[in-house]
Amino acid sequence: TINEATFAATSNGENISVKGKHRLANDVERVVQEHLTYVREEMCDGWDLIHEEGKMKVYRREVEENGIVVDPLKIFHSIQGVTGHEICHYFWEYQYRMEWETTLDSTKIIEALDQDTVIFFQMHKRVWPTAQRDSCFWSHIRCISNSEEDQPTWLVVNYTTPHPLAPIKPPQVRLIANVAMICETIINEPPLNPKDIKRENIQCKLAYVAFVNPGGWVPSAAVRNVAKREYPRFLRRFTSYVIEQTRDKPILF
Ligand code: 16H
Repeated sequence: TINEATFAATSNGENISVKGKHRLANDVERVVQEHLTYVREEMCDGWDLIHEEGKMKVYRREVEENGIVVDPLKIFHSIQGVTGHEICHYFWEYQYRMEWETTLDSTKIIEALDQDTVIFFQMHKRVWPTAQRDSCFWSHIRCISNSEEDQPTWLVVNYTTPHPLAPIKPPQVRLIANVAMICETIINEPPLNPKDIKRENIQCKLAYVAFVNPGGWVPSAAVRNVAKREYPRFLRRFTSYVIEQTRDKPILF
């Protein structure tokens, strides 16, 4: 764990890194822990199942802040033949992004904070008749071992952050997001020798959590309709992409 002494603040309140930790390491740590807690919470009061398709279940809670829709969303899915590491690898890595993303005009890395944490600047496709949106967020990938025997949990978190290389230029509107992809790998009927594990014996249990604020007023019904259509579409396309990419490759545990 990181203690407070790891950081120093400049006179204008910015964090600077000390002892080899980058300036956002505290934020990353806090948000990762929040997601790990939140994903385990029971889905009860207020959550509506808005879409079900095979093993995919999409839940949403209707929430507005100052008249702006900020509905929290949780998707649970189970994918045959891939590991959590593979899912997170393809979700986090810049090089694959435009092969599965259909909602972006562009993506670029504007800073690398460490091996597992980069800052992206993305231009989103305009949704008529609303203003075009962009986003600037740190993206962090992590492996968490729970015990010697269990497969580790893999996760990716995308979290909005300001950046001097990505000023907001009106009329462009900035999306504010806190998104996590959290994955566990299940091995069915494990063979005695781990080397004998085949893709048909593995399965990835995935949770995708999103808090997205459109960053400016958009008609509620429009946002909710777009979300209901686009999130399942994204997960369908993204998971088929990972299955396709990994089919003939050695399993990445
Ligand atoms: O998670 C997804 N993609 C990530 C990689 O590109 C980025 C994402 C993110 C999004 C916004 C800001 C920061 C980071 O984590 C897949 C996203 C799938 C998006 C489905 C569409 C959601 C529609 C929400 C309504 C927004 C209002 C727009 C005006 C109508």
